[in-house]
Amino acid sequence: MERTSLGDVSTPGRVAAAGEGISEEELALAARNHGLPLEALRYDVTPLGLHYVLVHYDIPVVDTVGADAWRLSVGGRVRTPLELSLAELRALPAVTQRVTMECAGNGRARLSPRPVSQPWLVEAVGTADWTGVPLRTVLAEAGVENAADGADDADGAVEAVFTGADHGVERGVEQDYRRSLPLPVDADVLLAYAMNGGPLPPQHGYPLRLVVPGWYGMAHVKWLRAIELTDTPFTGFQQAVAYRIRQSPDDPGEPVTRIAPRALLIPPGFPDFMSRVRVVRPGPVELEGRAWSGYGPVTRVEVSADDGRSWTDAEVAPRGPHRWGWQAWHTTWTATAGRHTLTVRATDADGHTQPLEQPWNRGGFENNLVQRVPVLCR
Ligand SMILES: Nc1nc2c(c(=O)[nH]1)N[C@H]1C(S)=C(S)[C@@H](COP(=O)(O)O)O[C@H]1N2
Ligand SMILES: [Mo]
Repeated sequence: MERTSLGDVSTPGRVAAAGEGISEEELALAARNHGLPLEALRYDVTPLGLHYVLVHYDIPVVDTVGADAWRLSVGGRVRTPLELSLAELRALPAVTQRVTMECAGNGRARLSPRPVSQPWLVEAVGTADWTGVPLRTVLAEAGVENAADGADDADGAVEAVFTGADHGVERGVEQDYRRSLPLPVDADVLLAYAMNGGPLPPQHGYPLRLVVPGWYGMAHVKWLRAIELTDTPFTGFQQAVAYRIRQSPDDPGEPVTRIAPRALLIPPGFPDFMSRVRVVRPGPVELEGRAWSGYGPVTRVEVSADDGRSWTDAEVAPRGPHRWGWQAWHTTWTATAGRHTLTVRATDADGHTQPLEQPWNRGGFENNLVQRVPVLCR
């Protein structure tokens, strides 16, 4: 097996050779970073432990009690720098939001040629009820005036930079995991300390994480320890090098932001152990699933049983009170003996839809190819 060197920032991410299988390094990532078992699409809110997990480096152990306990620092271009304990954050008015989160690399493993990285198929998604303090509340306490209204403020802050407690090296660049958001921040952005009603589990960012509804996972910084307001846009690795849509290594690329629409089918019938092919009986089969988009509500889900030659509209549940949670959909398919491929496709209110053939990019981001599910009816 070829060993990857630590490289340097000018070394682009590797693209697998034609026909090259998943490497031991990719297997190691895939075993650490697990996906949502697709049958768990049945739950409105993904139970703890079934939500997908993606961790670039190690899961840090963060201590929140005692003299040297964790604090959230808010500094840089602020009037009043803050050091907040978990108890102080919990004392602020809290909100709970249901948010569907998806990794920007979801679907990467099906690209050809394959960008060598976490090899997701379609399962890097989950929905949780996140409780915490609106980011705007904390920025207002720190005296960041344009946090909400975009007005020019005396301190000239244009971005908030979020730093996690985890540390590692990526293409030669040693770093804390760090991402930014431009000001003014959305009212929905949360500093979350609870997931599904309990403290954040270690793998999901204990004690505090950012939740950026509608954005791909990389923006939701876990193990958050610092927020720095800056007067220039952030150009760190996870912003300017990683998470860009580019065709060639020297292309500056476009940043990855909002989640492109996707529909997934709850696997019908029962599976074959190795191939995961679904086995169903002849006759009516209830097809159900979830669909989401970071651009607005999903307005249409279509299902095809003949490889996209004809489509049937599914019933899509309205988005309801949960603006950023996935929507349920269902339809009935009459199965006949033999092999079939079910294809599902979502379209959102903004007109974004899922492609029948996946456009390619070097990092393997924003892949929302229609899902194709092989089914054997017998
Ligand atoms: N500090 C930190 N935050 C992070 C990451 C990380 O490695 N370190 N991974 C990001 C990525 S790429 C994703 S997809 C989401 C995954 O969140 P989850 O594991 O809670 O599902 O966290 C994001 N936040
Ligand atoms: Mo991700």
